[in-house]
Amino acid sequence: MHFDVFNGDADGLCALVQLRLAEPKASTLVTGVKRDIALLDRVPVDQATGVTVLDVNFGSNRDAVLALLARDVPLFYADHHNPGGDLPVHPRFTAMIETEATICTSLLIDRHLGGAYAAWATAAAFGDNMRAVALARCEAAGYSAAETERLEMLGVCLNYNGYGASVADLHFDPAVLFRDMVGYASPFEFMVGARDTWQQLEQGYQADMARGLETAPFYQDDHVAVICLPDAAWARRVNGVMGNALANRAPGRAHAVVTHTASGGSEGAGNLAVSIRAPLEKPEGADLLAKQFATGGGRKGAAGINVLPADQLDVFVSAMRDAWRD
Ligand SMILES: [Mn+2]
Repeated sequence: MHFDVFNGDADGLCALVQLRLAEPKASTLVTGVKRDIALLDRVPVDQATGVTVLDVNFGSNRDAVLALLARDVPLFYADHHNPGGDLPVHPRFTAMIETEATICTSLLIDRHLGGAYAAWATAAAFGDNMRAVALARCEAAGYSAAETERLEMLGVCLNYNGYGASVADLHFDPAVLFRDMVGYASPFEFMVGARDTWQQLEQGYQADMARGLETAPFYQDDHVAVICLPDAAWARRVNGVMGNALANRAPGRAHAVVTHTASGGSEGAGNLAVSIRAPLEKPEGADLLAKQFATGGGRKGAAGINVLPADQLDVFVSAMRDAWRD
């Protein structure tokens, strides 16, 4: 049995759609929410006759790769995250791993297939937040403004669908979505032919986003805003994409979106996860703020704290005020 292993976001989905349009193959799908990246562990080594892995970090799957190669299982691996070390050299191992900021997995597959299903790759580039690259591809393809806008909305919504604590939070299990998508040679045909699916996804995105953006800030001044979302499925879905929308509305302000994580035991107020965005106009400092907390980390423009005890929220807010006081 062949196994298709892919990240449950826009990039992972559109990468596999292109591959299976080019080379249809009965396979077992292995996927999950966007943050589930150690997916290769779920492939039973003794049953796999071949494995395709798309858009999940190699470092998180290294041991599983080696176990499969030790049994001579052919493995095709495409990804754009830092592999964190050398790749194995093995006659059965084919890897396409590139980490430039202008490439995503679907674009690697697009190149691999000679642009056979280019519009799917462009939708993925929008979804993976590579807007400039995606817009340039739309222009080169001669899409109208309306077509470009629809492709962007599709990419954004497919990306949004990947966010949640578990697949139960999502509008669509990515495996179900894949089976719908792969029936169409282009995303434009998908949005018409699978109209019910597409409308449900787009309306879900709009509704969650509206709820998120109308949530009153927990704290706000001229420099920073902290939004606390409730412990609900809609909040876990929109959490991943809300930071961008907030930043676009107030580009001079730093933002933090605070959500509840899986309950931290029976006592206490539980744990929070914090997503931090530096001001768009001066995208730095997010990493320094996050690193003040034990489980914090990230990049200058965007960082996060994985686990913040709820009783430390006030400490966080005051650290954030200090970080962007002027
Ligand atoms: Mn990706």
